[in-house]
Amino acid sequence: MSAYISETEWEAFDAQGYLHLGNVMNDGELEALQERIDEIMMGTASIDYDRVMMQLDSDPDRGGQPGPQSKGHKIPTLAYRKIQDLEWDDRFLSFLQKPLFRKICEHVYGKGTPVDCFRAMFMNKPAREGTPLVWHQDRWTDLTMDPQITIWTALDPTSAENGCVKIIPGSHRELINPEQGSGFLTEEHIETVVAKCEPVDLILAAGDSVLLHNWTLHSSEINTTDRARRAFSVCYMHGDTRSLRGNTFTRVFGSGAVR
Ligand SMILES: O=C(O)CCC(=O)C(=O)O
Repeated sequence: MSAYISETEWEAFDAQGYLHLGNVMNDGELEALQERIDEIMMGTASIDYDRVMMQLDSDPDRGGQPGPQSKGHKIPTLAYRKIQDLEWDDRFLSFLQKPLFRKICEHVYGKGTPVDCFRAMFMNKPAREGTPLVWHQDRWTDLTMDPQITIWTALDPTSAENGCVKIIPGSHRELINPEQGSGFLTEEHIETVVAKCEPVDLILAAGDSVLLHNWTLHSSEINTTDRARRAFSVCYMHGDTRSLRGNTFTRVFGSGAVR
């Protein structure tokens, strides 16, 4: 994919709520991200673990349910479910500041607009494990403005068998459950809204990204294969967005951006 997205592709994104960006990194960069995330999970990376949220996919203290979403390393294992705050890692920060992603943010938020990272998140479906993620739209009612976009990047090839992300094209036009802080759908919504739609599997090669509108309905299942399905998902938001909970965010593009 070139560094620019064509007008026709932007029209497709506006209509469908997602756009395949294709391959966004060379093999060396991919291996470096795969290596770093495995080091982070094993507890051997030179990062400040106190700043990083790490959730086990299956917590022995919770009878095999996902663990708490809390800061700090838990145990050395490749079976983490979710790791957030990866903007504090130099390799992931440098990846999420790629010129292509800056161009995308300029198109969405306007040239010269500061852009913050709402979250820089590893989402993992460990081999023969993984936690189903029910249909939802990405929105958080404690924010003063809704973040518009997420760039989801496969660190391993994705398939229906390993729990690829599924989306419903065109579902970004309205909020299904506006009162619900997290954007998760109820069983009733799933029966009435999702059952009438045709979900699309996001089948990607390792190193491919997809641009998602944050309101595009998405979900994912467990991994039934012998290899992990690792992914890196970054939500970019307007830099003037404030959190009513007092959370602060890292500026990634525009004046004052970290490097
Ligand atoms: O990686 C997944 O399975 C889902 C990720 C997701 O919900 C997100 O990036 O917003």
